[in-house]
Formats: sequence, C-alpha cells, structure tokens
Amino acid sequence: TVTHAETPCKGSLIVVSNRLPFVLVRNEETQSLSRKASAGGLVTAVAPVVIRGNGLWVGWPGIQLTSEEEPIPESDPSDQTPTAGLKSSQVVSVNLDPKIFDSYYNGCCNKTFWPLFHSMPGRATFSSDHWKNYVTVNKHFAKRTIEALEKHHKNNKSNGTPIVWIHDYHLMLASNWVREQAEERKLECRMAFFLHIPFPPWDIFRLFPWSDEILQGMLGCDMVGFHIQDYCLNFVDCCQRNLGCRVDRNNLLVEHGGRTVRVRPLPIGIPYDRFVHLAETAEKVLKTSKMKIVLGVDRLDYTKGLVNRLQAFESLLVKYPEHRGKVSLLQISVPSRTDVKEYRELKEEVDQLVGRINGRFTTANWAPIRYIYDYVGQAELAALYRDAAVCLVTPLRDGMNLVAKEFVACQINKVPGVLVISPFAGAGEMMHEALQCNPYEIDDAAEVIHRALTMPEDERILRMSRLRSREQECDVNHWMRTFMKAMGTVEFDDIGTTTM
Ligand code: ADQ
Repeated sequence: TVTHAETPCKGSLIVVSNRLPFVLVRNEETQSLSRKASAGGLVTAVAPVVIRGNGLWVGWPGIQLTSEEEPIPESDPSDQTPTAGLKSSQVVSVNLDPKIFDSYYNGCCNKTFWPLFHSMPGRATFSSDHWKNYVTVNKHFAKRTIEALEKHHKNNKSNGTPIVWIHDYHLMLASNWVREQAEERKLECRMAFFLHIPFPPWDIFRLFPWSDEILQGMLGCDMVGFHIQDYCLNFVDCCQRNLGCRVDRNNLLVEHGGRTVRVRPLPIGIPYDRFVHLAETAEKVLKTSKMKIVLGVDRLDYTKGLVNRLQAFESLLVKYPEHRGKVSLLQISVPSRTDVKEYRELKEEVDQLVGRINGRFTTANWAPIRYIYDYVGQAELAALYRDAAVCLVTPLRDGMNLVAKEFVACQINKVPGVLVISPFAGAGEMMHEALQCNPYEIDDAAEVIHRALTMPEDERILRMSRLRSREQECDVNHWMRTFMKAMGTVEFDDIGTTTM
C-alpha cells in the first residue's frame, strides 16, 4: 500500500516532462490502451502532489496515439503505484510525428545535449536538423501546456496560482512560449525548471551553436533548479558570459528581460523509507554467503564509467591476488537508448571486456565478473544492495546518481558494506563518508576497492550510519518540499511518508 498524509497545498502543480509518469500500451487485438506504471523516485514524489492539488501532467505517453484527443485510460484497480490516483482528466498527452520525435529525442537530446552537458563534447554531434526538430517539439509541448493551464483555470477557480514545472534537458526551450501565451490569455502561473543532468562549464556549453537560445529558454522560468551548487554557478556564469546578463553569484540571481530569475541547488533524494522496507522484506538473492560481492548498477551509458570500472576490477585482481576466488564483481546494466549507435558500441565493448577478464581469471569454481544485461525488479535490487560488500558508483560524470542513495538506504545489516563514489557524480558532493574514487585513474581505483574490501567493521558502521541518516533526512519528499518552499507555495507542511 502507498499512504500519503493529506497536505494542504494551495497552488496546483502542472508538471511538464518528456514522458508521462506511466507508459501506455496498446492491445494489438482490441486496440484498447492500458497504463504500465513506472516506479522511479521522481514519479513517487511528484505524482502525489499533482494528484492532491488537482494538478496536471503533460508528457509523451511512450507510444503513438491516434490523435491527442484519444482518451487516456484510467489506472487499473490493482495498481498500487503512486500514479494510480492520477485521473485521466489530469493527464495531457503529447502526440508527435515519429520522425520528428526521433530527431528530437535520439538526435538532439541524446546525441547532443546528453554528451555535451556531461562534459564529453567529443561524443556530441551538432545538427541543425535535429535542432530544428527540438524547437518544433518544444513549441508543441508549450502549446499542450497552455491547453493544460486553460483547463486548470477553468476547473480550479479558487485554487491559487498554479506552478508549471518543466523537467530536464528535453524541454529547455518550452518556457518562453508558455509565458507569452499565458500572459496573452491572462492565465496566471508561476514557472520553474529543473535539470536532472549536470550543467556544464561555459567553455563546454558555448560549443553548442544555439547556446543563447537554450539559456533564454531556461530563463523564461521564475526559478531554475539544479542538483548542486556547481551546476548553478556554471549556469549563472553562462548567462553572464553568453547573454551579458547582470548576475549575483552569492545569491544566485540572474536578471533577464526585466525579471529576476532565481537559481537554486535542489539535490534530489530517493524514497528512502520504501527502499528500507524493500530491503527488510526482500528474500535473499545471493545464495553463497562466503563470496564477497562488489556491486555495480547502472543504465548502460558511457557516462557511468563501466569500462573504467571493469579495468579497475581487473587491476585489483592483478595487484591483490588474495581476492581471487573470494570476491566477484556483479554488474547489472539496464539496456538503454539502444537506438543510438554509441550505446550499441558500448554494449559490444563491455561484452568483450567482461569476456576477456573472465577468460583471464576464471577457475573451475569461481568467475570474477557476473554480468546481467537486463532490468532487475525492485525487490531483487534491494536484496542485492542489502547483501553486497561494496557498491561501486563510479561515473565519469553524473547529475546526481540515485544508485548510491538506494544502496545506502538498503544497508540494514548489522555490519554494513562500503560505498565507493566518484567525485564526478552530484551525489559525491554530499556523501562525504563514502570512499572517493577517481574512475579515470584505474590503478588508484583498484586501491580504493581493496581498501573498501578490507575496511574494519567499526569504520564501516560509522561511515554507513552517517550516510544513512543524511539520506533519510534528505529523501525525495524533502526535495519536493524544498522545491515547493522555494516557489513560495503556501502551507506546504509535509507530503507524508511513502511505504510500498
Ligand atoms: P539516470 O542517469 O537514469 O538518471 P540514476 O540517478 O543512477 O541515473 O538512476 C537510475 C535508476 O535506475 C535508479 O533508480 C536505479 O535503481 C535504476 N536502475 C539502474 N539499473 C537498473 C537495473 N538493471 N534494473 C533496474 N533498475 C535499474 C538521471 C540523471 C542522474 C540523476 C537522476 C535523477 O542522469 O544523474 O540522479 O536522473 O535526477
């Protein structure tokens, strides 16, 4: 069951994101639609607030609809996920021509913004065609958002000023069209933007040929949020240097178009209690208790540093042969963006590397690496987090990284494991008690893994208890509250606890 304490919340939330908080599935025979729920942390925190405040969610449903008027089905009665209470009248679907969508999503979003914003310009491609389609799609999202706002104003006359909350690098341009149209039609609203990935330094950002437009697009909001202070400062810097805006670095303010835009660090958290509960109830997955497991869990993405991690593990086995036969790396990679060539090539590279390292060290009774290329259910994931000796979160660059936080939440055993984290993940900024590891320096990374595997019990307990209390306090509900407070929303006390 999912329980949420009722919270007074005057301003409704109109969330705008590339994807809706569920995907639609079409039955081939009957052609009828049904919802397939999503269980991500963002959805868990945001959906209840949208539901309670009688807000709306604007997004792409994951499939091609016959038209934007095609009715969205209600949730299945057995659905226990946080989006179950989101009525179809609260959903505004965005339907796009598949060719335009492909160019916007696989092209501009994933081949340009993703690598560039992760400071990997060598991997980025710049195409005016993709950009043109990005503009088109953002305009269309803005149009649907205005329709959502109109609907909201019609149905909620006394419900205060709604907040339009636009998410992520897919929709960096939408705000100005929403603002213009809202002003013209006298639809009152406040607007916020949140970026889930890093915002790069100016020297990298300015490589994008239409970088001014991106900044102007984000500055169309009243508040722009990032995970950490560094990304805020990068953004403020870009506004000053690209656009010549007057900025206040201490208070993170940017003047633009006669308005002052607030820039805020809003580090996301996880549904901590839900992961604790999962860890408490999940059955054992690892049957051999004598084998120490070093765990890696990531989308298969080049930013996650998988190749470096495998090389570091190989270096560990060379430098410290005493771990052979006693330690295994369990790497779980969820398939991701398989329509993009770089991702298919990465899969090849990882497959080969795993094969080579296993070929080099495997004995009759032990293999150094177990590699799962699949989605793993939440309960199984929680059991693995709980029983792993070490978790390697070693991205080359990462906006925040939720895996680090999920691992920590699941460490309920009396003698906990050790978190190894890269300083290039947003999460690395605050998880001071984790062991830091620069994934670019393979030999040093091997040393850090060795240190994690041999760390005394009392040190592990001390480090983990501090990590856990921070994540418990700064969970995803806290993130949501901080956001609402930063938007000046009234009477936002507590959105309650989530147990699942
Ligand atoms: P992601 O890049 O997707 O998110 P991350 O924050 O690590 O990265 O979240 C991944 C999620 O997928 C986690 O909840 C994890 O449990 C799940 N997951 C990974 N592998 C899995 C598997 N094999 N099976 C099942 N589940 C798996 C983006 C940014 C991040 C930022 C988040 C939130 O890139 O930096 O932390 O958004 O803002």
